[in-house]
Amino acid sequence: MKKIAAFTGSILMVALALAGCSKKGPEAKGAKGDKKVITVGYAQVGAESDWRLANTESFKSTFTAENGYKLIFDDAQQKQENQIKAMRNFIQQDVDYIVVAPVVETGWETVLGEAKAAGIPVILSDRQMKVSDDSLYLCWVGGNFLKEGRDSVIWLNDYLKKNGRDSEKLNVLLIQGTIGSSAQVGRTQGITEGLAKNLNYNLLAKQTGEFTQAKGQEVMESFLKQYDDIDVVFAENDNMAWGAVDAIKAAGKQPGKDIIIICFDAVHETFNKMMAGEINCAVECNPLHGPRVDSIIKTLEAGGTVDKIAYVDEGVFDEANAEAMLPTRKY
Ligand code: GZL
Repeated sequence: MKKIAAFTGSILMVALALAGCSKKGPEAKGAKGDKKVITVGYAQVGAESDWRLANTESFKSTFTAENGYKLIFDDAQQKQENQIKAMRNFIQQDVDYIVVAPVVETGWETVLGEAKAAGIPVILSDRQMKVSDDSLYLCWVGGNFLKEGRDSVIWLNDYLKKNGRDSEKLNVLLIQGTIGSSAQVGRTQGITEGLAKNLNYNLLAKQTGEFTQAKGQEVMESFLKQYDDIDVVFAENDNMAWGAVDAIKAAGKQPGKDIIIICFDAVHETFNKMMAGEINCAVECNPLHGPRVDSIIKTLEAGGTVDKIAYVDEGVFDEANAEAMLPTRKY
């Protein structure tokens, strides 16, 4: 009789083990009574721009204990090696989810493989990764950078037509973001393809300002030394445009009037600069990804499925609508 009981017992144990093989079952780490605390490791790019600060705040104000989370946050100071180190640390801590805003598109396959082997889903937020096997990450949510670039040139074409300048030959400069980041890759492609369609545009040069205000000012200062006749500057984020505005003013020219300035992100301070006539156009890139990633995780925890790619809605703002839109802005 004993033998049969023991045999039955072992079948039961095997069955239980198989049924509870997912790390995410109720008995998994962090379970407190019936409310499981979800541990999320977030590998953030850095703190290089106002957009990034708003993006970080969106995560920190969403992934709270009250909302059922333990957030482990890491600021990589714009270095990929730091992000990879943070992801390895999260794997060591056996978090439930890894969220990463990849500073550049390539170089992630090994650490993604390690996360997959550990059974930890990776969610990409903001920027994208280029991988040979997209099952290495669960999903991505962010802005459509190619569309943002294209929309910026469409705005310029309309602006010039409205101001009777659409037959002028114009010299254009481009201050790029961090080279190899999907925000830079997409925006640069959208801008340069759009400019190439119109022979009136002469793209004199493009150079990275690393998405920071200081570097953006430096690049604009060097552009002003090299080129006497600059008509349009595209800056691939607000902070570099602010730096360009300061450089143009220091050179005795009027930003927004002598030189048309178009930027990306559209954070609060840029609306002030559009109302002051110093910046002409800001293409929105919404940083409020915290609630979106929260909803993705809660859907997954409830056994649901999520889209692989989820673009956020984004608009185009300019000096004509800045004042009216400012009160509606959340960042
Ligand atoms: C865009 C984001 C970019 C912002 C910059 O989603 O990756 O990085 O445009 C930020 O301000 O530095």
